[in-house]
Amino acid sequence: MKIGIVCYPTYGGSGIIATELGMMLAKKGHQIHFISYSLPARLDITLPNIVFHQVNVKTYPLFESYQPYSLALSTLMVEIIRNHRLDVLHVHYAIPHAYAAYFAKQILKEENIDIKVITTLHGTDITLVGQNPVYKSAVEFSINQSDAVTTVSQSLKDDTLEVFDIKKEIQVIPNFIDNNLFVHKEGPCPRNNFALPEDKILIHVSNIRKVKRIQDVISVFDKVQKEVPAKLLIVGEGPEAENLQQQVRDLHLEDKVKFMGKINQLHSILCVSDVFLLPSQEESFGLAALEAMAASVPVVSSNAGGITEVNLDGETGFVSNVGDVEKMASDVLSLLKDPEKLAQFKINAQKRALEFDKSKVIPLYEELYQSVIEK
Ligand code: GMT
Repeated sequence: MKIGIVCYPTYGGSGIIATELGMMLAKKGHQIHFISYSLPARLDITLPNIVFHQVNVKTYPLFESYQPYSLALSTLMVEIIRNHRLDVLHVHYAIPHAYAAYFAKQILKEENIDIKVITTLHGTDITLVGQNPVYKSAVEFSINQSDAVTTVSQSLKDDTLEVFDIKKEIQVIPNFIDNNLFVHKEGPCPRNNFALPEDKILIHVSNIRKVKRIQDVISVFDKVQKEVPAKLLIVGEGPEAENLQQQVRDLHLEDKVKFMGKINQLHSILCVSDVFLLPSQEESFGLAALEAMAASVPVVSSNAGGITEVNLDGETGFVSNVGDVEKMASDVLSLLKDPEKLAQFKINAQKRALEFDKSKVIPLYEELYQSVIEK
C-alpha cells in the first residue's frame, strides 16, 4: 500500500510512534510518504520505500506571528496524494493534522479522488489542548470526519468519548516498540560513566514539560538519596529545564543529578538504570515507560491516564496517585533495598514490554488500512 504519515517531527511520543510505524511498514514493502515541517527526529531517510515531504509555510507581513500552517499542510497533502496516488493518509495527533486532512479530502473529492483518512489520537490533543474551547469544535469535527479513529490506550478512548461527541467507532491500538532495540548487547552496561559502584541509578526521560511533573521526580529522588547512595539522570530537553535545575540547586543535589539533554541511543542509558520515574499529571500511554521496561527497568509512576495499562502495580513497578511523592519514594526504596525483589521486577518489566512489541501491533495498523481502503 501507498501510505501518507503526518506527524510532529519532535522527540515527543506521537512523532516517535508515527516514525517507527512508517519505517516498519517501509521494511515490509509499503511505500511511505512522511509529511511534517521538518525531518522527524528518529527517521532514517536512507531506508528504501521512504520519502520525506517538508511542509513549507510562505510567510507574509499581514500574517505577523500567525503562520497558516494548516493551509500549507492541506495543500501539500493534496499534491502528494494526487501525484503519488496514495491509498490512505494516517495523521498522528489531531491538532491540526486531522483538520488539514479534512480539507485535503474535500479538495480531492472535486477531482474524484477519495483518500481515506485515519486519525490516531495520542493524548494531549484530547486531554489538554483539544478540549480547550479555542479548538474544541474544530477538533471534534475533524475527528468525526475521519474514515477511522484510533487511540493509543483504552484510557484515552474513554477520555475522548467523555469530552467530545464522537460519532465514529474508536479502535484502541496501543503504542509499540521494537524490543530488540532495548536489549543491551554490547558487553556490560557503562555504569561507571554515571555513578560510583555503590550508587543506585534513577532515571526520567521526557520532553521536560509541566505535564510530566518532573519536580516530583526530583522530590522523590531527594527522599531516596537520603537513605541509599544514588544518582538521578534526567534525559530530554524542554521548557521546564531551568526551573528543575534551580530546584536541584535549592536541594543541594547538583553532584547527584545529571541533566543529559536529548539522547538518541536511549537503550545504552536505560541499561545502567535501576528504576524509571514517571509521575505525570496526564499520560495517555507513557511510551518512555514502556521503553524503560523493554530495557528491564522497573517503573515507579503515577496512575494518570493509560500508564496503568502499561505499568502493572506490584509487578513491573509501582503506581501512585498523582503527586504522592512520599509513596513513590517508599516504593522506590522497597526495590533498591531488596536486590531479589528488584531483580524479579526487572524480569517482569521486560516480559511485559514484549506484549507491546512491534510484531504484535504493526499488523493491527495494516489490517485497519486494508479495511478502510476496502470500504
Ligand atoms: O505529550 C504530548 O503532548 C503528545 C505526545 C507527544 O508527542 O509526546 O505524547 C502523547 O503521545 C505519546 C505517544 O502516543 C504517549 O505515549 C504519551 O503518553 C502522550 N502524552 C500525554 O498524554 C501527556
